[in-house]
Amino acid sequence: MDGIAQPNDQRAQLEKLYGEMAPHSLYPLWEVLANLVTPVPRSVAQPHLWQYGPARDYLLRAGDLISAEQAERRVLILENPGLSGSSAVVPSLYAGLQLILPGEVAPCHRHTQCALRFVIEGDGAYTAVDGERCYMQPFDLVLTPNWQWHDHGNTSDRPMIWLDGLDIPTVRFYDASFAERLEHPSQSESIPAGDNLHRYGRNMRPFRATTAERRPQQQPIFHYPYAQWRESLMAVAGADAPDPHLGHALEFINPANSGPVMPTISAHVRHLPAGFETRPRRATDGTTFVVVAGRGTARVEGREFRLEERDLFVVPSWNALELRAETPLTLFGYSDKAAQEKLSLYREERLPG
Ligand code: GTQ
Repeated sequence: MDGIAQPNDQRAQLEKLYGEMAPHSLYPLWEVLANLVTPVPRSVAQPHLWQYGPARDYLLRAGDLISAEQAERRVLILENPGLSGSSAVVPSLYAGLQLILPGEVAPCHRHTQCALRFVIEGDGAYTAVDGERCYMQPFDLVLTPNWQWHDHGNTSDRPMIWLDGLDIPTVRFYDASFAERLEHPSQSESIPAGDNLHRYGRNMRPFRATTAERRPQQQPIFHYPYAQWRESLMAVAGADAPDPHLGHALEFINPANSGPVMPTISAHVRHLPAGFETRPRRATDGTTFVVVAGRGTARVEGREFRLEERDLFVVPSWNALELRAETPLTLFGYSDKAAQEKLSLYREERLPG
């Protein structure tokens, strides 16, 4: 070629080149670079609110039509409207509402995806993790770390509904999904219920090199009861002035390493006193929230969502969130901050009010 073609000519010749290259799976970076390496995150995920009442009605209707055992997991996926077809709530994470009716069992399996459960309604169903049952109360956080056997059962006389938060899209991204089922629907109960908290949850652990170790060293506890986190959060709220951008906030940690609860997922709770309004804050982790208590509003990049108890909402990466509490407002949230920090990607910014 002798020199760069003139503008009119150039377009036509480039298009011809693209047409010839495409069948060979070769494409020009310069046509897409600005969309690949953006100066700031431009999530295609959208902020969105799911009111609990209508979601619950659909879930109970599904309960009339298909059993937990038949479905394996009877769950309504909370799919982000900007991520249609992906089963994702933000690009890296999944959210769903799971229903277990009295007497049902969601059969035992394990997979490379990490899962958390945040109980929304019902009392006394259990998740069993590697031989130990955990009886769940509203607003308890329960973990099912990567590759641990788990089944769910409801021995109470009322429906039980919880939020499932998993890293399904992250595992899909890495093409690293493995899963297997146990032959029996329920695993045998080899460890007494609540054992993980007694053994590892009180700033203690079995004296090492004894036979009293029950859990993997890197993931000793899997139950964070509401009664405990609420007491701590309220005590902190009584002692400090609220952070202007967050309110009062406590993160759940893995006591083995003081890091986030699981390698890919971080979880926290926050509390705003009645009348409190946060200043805007944005972060690179898209966060899915549950309203545990109270009423208020969430403003996300100027869009306002009314919050009522048990509603769920999602705030995508780099969307500024402002919260206003009409009554004392308590939220649970989980995000991919855990993974982003490991990859040196996580950033947050506090914006002036
Ligand atoms: O409880 O193991 O919502 O494997 C999606 C996939 C729940 C579970 C979900 C799962 C589970």
